[in-house]
Amino acid sequence: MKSLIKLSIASLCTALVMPLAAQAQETTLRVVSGFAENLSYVIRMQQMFDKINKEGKGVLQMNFIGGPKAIPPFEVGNAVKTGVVDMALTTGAFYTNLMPEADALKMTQLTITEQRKSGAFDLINEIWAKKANMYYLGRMGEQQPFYLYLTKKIDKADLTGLKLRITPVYRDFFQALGGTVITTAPGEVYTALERGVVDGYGWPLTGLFDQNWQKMTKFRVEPGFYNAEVSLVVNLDVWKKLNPKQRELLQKHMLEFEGDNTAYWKKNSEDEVKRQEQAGIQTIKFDAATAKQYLDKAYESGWAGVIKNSPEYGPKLKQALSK
Ligand code: 173
Repeated sequence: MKSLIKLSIASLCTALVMPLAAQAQETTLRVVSGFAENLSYVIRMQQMFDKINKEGKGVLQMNFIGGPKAIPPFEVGNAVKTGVVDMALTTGAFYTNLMPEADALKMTQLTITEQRKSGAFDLINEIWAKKANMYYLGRMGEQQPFYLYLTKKIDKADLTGLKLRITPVYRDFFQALGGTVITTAPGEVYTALERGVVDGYGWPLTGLFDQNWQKMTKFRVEPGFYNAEVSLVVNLDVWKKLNPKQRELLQKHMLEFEGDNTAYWKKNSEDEVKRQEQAGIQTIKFDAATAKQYLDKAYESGWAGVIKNSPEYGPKLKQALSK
């Protein structure tokens, strides 16, 4: 009799626990990237996903669907916002159509690790949730500036008469220097150069060779400016539905990769500079005074643009991301 009662109590418990067990089932997140699959940002993300998938059996799995062929770069943000995909590796410049604030992350003077400590990370998440229904998970690409690459030589910081391929990253700055700008996704840069539609473009150090642009590039203008931002963003509803174990797993690996960012991007930058030099890309180096004016203009025009488009959050972001 006793054992019979025990047995039925046991089955009752199982029945009660069932919904919980169902909740704890493995979740798979569908992920796209705003950058081509062979770029360093995406390769690094996949290394992180490999680790998560190994450790997350029965808990959480990452399913990388693909890059720009799956969803065009400037549409990736909206796909995350609306839940067409669960997560994306992208950059703020690709979703300024959703929120102009996204482009401010390029101007941070704090590392992502410092942003997490200073409260900047919380501010970002407050804005991203409100404006784009996103959880800002963390930063994959940082500590590498953007550069102006040219097919024609310049001898001063004046872009008058030059047509330049941009994304929102470079718009205010290149225009402030007198340039004529044309917005394209990275996938259209090669053809634009080949056809002479543009005389140059903005881009960081990594990825020229992966997209074959070295063939069309003659000069890199020094110094670089800003801090190329590539981050993982998650649909906020999806993020809220993850259980604590799933969130912890994601965050643990994100933090681990962020911790390696400094070393990783330093080495990557050194390698890319050498490789560009070997490929015959010459540097145009401004003297110290011109370089200072060039950088001052980059930040002044960049922040002015963000603040103009977001009077509410622009000043707050400037304060939180500047030293
Ligand atoms: O396409 C771009 O030039 C761009 O906006 C960008 C942003 C971050 C990393 C690399 C490129």
